[in-house]
Amino acid sequence: MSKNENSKKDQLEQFTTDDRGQKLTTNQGLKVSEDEFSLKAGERGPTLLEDFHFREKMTHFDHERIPERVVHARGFAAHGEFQVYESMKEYTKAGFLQDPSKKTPVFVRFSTVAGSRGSGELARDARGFSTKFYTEEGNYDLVGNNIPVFFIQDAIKFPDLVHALKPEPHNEIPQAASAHDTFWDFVANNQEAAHMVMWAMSDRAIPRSFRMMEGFGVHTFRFVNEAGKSHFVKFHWKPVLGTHSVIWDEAQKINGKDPDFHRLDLWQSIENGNYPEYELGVQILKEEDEFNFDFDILDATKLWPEEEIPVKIIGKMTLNQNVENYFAETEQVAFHPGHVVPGIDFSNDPLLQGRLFSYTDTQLIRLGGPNFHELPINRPVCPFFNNQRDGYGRQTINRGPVAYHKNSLANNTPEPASEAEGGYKHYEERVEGHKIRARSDSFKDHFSQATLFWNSMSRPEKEHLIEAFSFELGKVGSESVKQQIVDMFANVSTDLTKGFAESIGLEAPQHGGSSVTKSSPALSQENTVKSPATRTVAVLIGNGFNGEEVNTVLAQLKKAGVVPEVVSETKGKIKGSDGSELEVDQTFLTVDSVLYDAVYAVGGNEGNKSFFKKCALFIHEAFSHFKPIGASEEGRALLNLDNMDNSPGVVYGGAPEDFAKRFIDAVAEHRFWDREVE
Ligand code: HDD
Repeated sequence: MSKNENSKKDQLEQFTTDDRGQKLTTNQGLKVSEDEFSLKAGERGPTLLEDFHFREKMTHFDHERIPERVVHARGFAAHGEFQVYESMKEYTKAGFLQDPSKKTPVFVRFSTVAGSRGSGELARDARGFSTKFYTEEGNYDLVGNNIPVFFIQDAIKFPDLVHALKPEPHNEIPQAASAHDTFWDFVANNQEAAHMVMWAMSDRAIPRSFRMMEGFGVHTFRFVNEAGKSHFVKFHWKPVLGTHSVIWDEAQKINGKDPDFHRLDLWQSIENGNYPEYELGVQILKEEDEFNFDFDILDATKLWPEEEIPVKIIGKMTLNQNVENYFAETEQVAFHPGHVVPGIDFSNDPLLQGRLFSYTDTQLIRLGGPNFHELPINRPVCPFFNNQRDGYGRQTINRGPVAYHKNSLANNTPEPASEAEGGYKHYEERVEGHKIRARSDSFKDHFSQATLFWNSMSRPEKEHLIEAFSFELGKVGSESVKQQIVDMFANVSTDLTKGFAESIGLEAPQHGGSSVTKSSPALSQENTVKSPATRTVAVLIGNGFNGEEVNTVLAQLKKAGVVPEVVSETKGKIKGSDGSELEVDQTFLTVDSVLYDAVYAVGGNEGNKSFFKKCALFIHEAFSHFKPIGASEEGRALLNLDNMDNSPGVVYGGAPEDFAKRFIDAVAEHRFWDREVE
């Protein structure tokens, strides 16, 4: 049996090295006797060219950086495994979707889109959600986003979109933000973006955690079964913890307080054994139903409403191991929507078709040549044989003189496999047409689903959308662009445009509006799973706290999977009135209210005004971000500000067990939007 019961981890181990405890050597294996002083002509003399150790060390350092990804540069990844719940044989012959007892190794990379590698993670942006399944039939990559639709319909516009979204070229401002003229100018002049812009302005674009966001394959793909029958399919990842977001004010502050907030959250959850889980869902459509919808299923700016085409949950992915080395794994992993396995095929979506070109192309410059598939993280777990040879950094030593097909010297091997032997056969879809540069009329409705999205939002979600448009357009300088956007989004909803037009100094349009009344409850985060598991609670506490009460509450919180962190004025231990002690995890200097899901105000440090003030500020901020707040008997004094104690989601009183139960329920609720916040 393999050491890790995971063939990918076994494979990676062969390439893993541990330098600890070893003698320092050059890359040629020569032991080095001195690593602090270069070789000089005399103690105060110049360094000698002969110093091979200096030259090697410096040259390697000088070449350490590779180009960041042209989009999705900032990302974070983890290993895990995937298991299907039941055989999907009826729809697909994909080997990894057949046997529920089989675990397929996966590597998943989450990312923001617009920012550079060092940018803050709480940008308003789509999040990439890429999964590499290391199957026995080769690597299958599902390269998706946390938004089910895209800005454009045809890949030829991708460079334009990205040029408009990225920092403006003359001054490279702003970083990791769509709130600037060129992005909104692009939107106004490429109105197919309307639907995705609605998502990008919604709470979806500021997730609470990578562990709490959905993933979507976006395009329509095909499942093909053993008999060669094809169904159209859309892929979904559903986080077991539900889909949750922060609010914009927090997002901006988190970017300052902890720009690594999302990666740290993922890293720590995995280190603590709170393994992120996502269920894989598929929407399956018969070929004959292709034209039965009021949208074109090949149009990537459209989703399939879950109420019309239900999401069938077919398996679960668990992320259970952090990387050993960020560069070797996360930075060098190369995804490609064209990495498919038998049983999964493409549709004619013109956005997907263009992606099939771009991903290999970009790796050639990013990873420096055509052998990136040999990098440990990119290697399939099954063997691979072909007649490709040479190139920068080639590692494989292909034996023998034959590197061509067909041949007689090697018995015509490596030879193509028949379908029965696992050879990939493209689905034989019948196509015909004139060569034209045009777009089908069925792609021309840009607003109905944008309105569907708007209609599906809860009151707070609508308010957040209005605030996001107000913020973003508030940062736009061009009056003309702003006016074009107001006019454009009046086609989606005049309630929306009325909501933000005034704040950007424009008149709400009198015309417009939409006749779409349909909504899709699945689109609202109000209807998501609510769980206290892994939620973080700041326990604000000082010496002299009521030990019995606090220890009971903390034990209950931990039992429910909540992660409390003790926050006090100084590190070290604090003592309760009953002599019990608590280790302080963080101080008011090292953390901030915005970094937690909830606050448990305990108090203590009687008479210490500075402590009281810091607690009050911390709590007030959590309150204004609609977060659950619990208070001990003593901590109640901290709630007097702003009449907080009469507000929803503020919990206190009762026996400690009873209080803990109510507080845990509040933590699960995530936010209390019905709060009056001044
Ligand atoms: Fe893309 C990276 C997702 C459209 C061209 N894309 C990239 C990544 C994700 C997506 C998650 C990061 C992969 C990683 O973690 O390494 N992209 C999408 C989705 C799209 C989409 C969901 C629409 C449905 N992309 C798209 C188009 C093109 C590209 C239309 C070009 C024709 N994408 C790229 C790229 C990147 C990339 C330039 C940059 C780094 C990379 O590929 O490996 O090739």
